[in-house]
Amino acid sequence: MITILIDRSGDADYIYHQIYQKIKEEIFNRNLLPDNKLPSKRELAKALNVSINSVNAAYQQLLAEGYLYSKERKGFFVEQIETFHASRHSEPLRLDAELAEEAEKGGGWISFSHMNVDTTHFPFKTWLRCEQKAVASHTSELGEMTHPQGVYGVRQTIARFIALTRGVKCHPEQIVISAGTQPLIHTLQDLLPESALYAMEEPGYSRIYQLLKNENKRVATIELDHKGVRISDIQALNPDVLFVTPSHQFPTGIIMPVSRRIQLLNWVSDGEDRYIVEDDYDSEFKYGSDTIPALQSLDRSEKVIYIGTFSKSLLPGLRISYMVLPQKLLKRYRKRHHFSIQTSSVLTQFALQEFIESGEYQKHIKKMNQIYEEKRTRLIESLENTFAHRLKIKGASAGLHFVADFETNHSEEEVLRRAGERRVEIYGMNRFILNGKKEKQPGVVSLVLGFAKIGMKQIDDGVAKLYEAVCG
Ligand code: 76U
Repeated sequence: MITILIDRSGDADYIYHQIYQKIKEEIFNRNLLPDNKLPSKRELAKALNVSINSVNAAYQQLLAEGYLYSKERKGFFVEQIETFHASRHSEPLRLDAELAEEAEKGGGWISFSHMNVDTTHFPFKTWLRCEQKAVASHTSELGEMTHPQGVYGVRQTIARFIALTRGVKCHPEQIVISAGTQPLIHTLQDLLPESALYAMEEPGYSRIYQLLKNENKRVATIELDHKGVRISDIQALNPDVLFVTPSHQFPTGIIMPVSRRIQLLNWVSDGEDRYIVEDDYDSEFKYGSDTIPALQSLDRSEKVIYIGTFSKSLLPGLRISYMVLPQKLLKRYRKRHHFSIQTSSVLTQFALQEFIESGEYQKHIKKMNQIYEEKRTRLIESLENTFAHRLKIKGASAGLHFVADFETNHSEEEVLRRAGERRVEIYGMNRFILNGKKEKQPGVVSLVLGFAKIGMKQIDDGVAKLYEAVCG
C-alpha cells in the first residue's frame, strides 16, 4: 500500500491533489513500476482516512494525464512511461544573469525619447466609450475569426481616411492591418522574390534593417543629401526594393521635396519588379505648413507600398499599423496568407473605426498638433538659450523629434552615459547608423530629441541636465 501523509491543515493543498502528487512522484521515482496495480479506490480511501471522491478525483486526473490506465472490473495500473534522460534540478531553476531584466527604470526621468507619445492629453474616456460602442455593435464578430487582413469595415474606414488626409489611393481590399510595422515588413518580404536586394536610408530605421538581416535578405544602405536618398546612388546600386520615409526622414527629419519624389517614382516605374516602401510613420504632425501628401498619392504605376501606423498619432500601445499593397502583391498575399490570422486586436480595430468615424480622431490630431508645436518651440528656445553657438538643429518642421548637433569634447557614448546618470532619456545618432560606415565629425555629437512625452514644465530642467551631460 502507498503511504501518503495527508496534510489536513487549513492552508494545505486539496486532498485529492496531495494524493495525485504523491502517486506521480512514486511513478517517477520508480517505486511504482509499469503495470503495478494500484489499490482500489475504496481501499486507499480507507487507508488514508479520506473520502472515495478524493481518491477517485486523483485517479481520474492521473488517468487523463496518462500516468495510469484502467481495466474494467480490474482497477487502475501504472502506465508504461519512459524515464527522463536528464537528471532533475535539485534547486529551483535559476535565471542566467545575462537574461535578467530590470522590472522598472525607476521614477524621476526626463524623456527626450523619440519613441514616446504624450499620454497626458490622450482622450482615454472617449476611447473607452468607443470601445464600449464597439462591443455593443460588434459582439458576435468579437467571438469569431476575422479576415487575415483585418476587419473589412475597418479597412473601409482607413481607406476613406487616408484618401482624405494623405491622398493615398486604394481599395479596402488592398489594406493589410497588423500589430505593427515590423510584422508588416515581415509579411511583405515574403511576397517579394527571395533574392531581392533591399536598400534603406542611411541613417535609418534599424529595427527594419535588423529584421531583414535576420531574414537573410540582401540589404544595402543609401546615403542622404539635403533632399533625401541620393538618386545617383540608387541608380548605381540598382536595388529591387527601396525603403523611404519621405514625409519626415527617420531620424534626420528631411522632408523629401516633390522633385526627388518624382525622380524616385520614375526610377521605380522603369523596372518591372521594383518597389518603393513608403513608411509614413509620423506625417500627422507638421509645423508651419500643411501636411504633405504621401508619395503613394503621386504613384502612377502601382509601385509604392504605403505603410501607416497609429503609434504616433494615437498610442504605440494600441498596436495598429497597416500597409496598402499594389494589386500584383495583393494577389501573392491572398495565395500565401489565406491561412494567416490577424495579429491586431479586433476590439481595438472596431474602437479605432468608431474613433475615426465620430470625428474624434481628427479632433485629437488637431489638438496634439498644437500641443506638440508648443513643446517643440519651447524646447528649441531652451536649447538655443542654453547651448547658443554650440548647437545646430535640423529637421524640426515635422514629426515628434528632431536632430541636433552639439559641440562637445565627449564621445556620443560618454554623452549618453552622462545623460543617463542625470536621469535623462535620450538617443544618439549611432542607433540609426545601419551599416556603420558613416564618418563622424570630430568634436560634434548628434542626438535625436523627441519632444512628445516631456512636460512643458520639465523642458528647461531637461535641457539644463543635457547641458551638463554634453558640455560638463
Ligand atoms: C514606426 C518608423 C521609422 C515606423 C518609426 C516608427 O510598429 O507601427 C524607433 C526606434 O509602432 P509601429 O512602428 C512605427 N517607422 O520610427 C516608430 N518608432 C519605433 C517604434 F517605437 C522605434 O527604435 O528608434
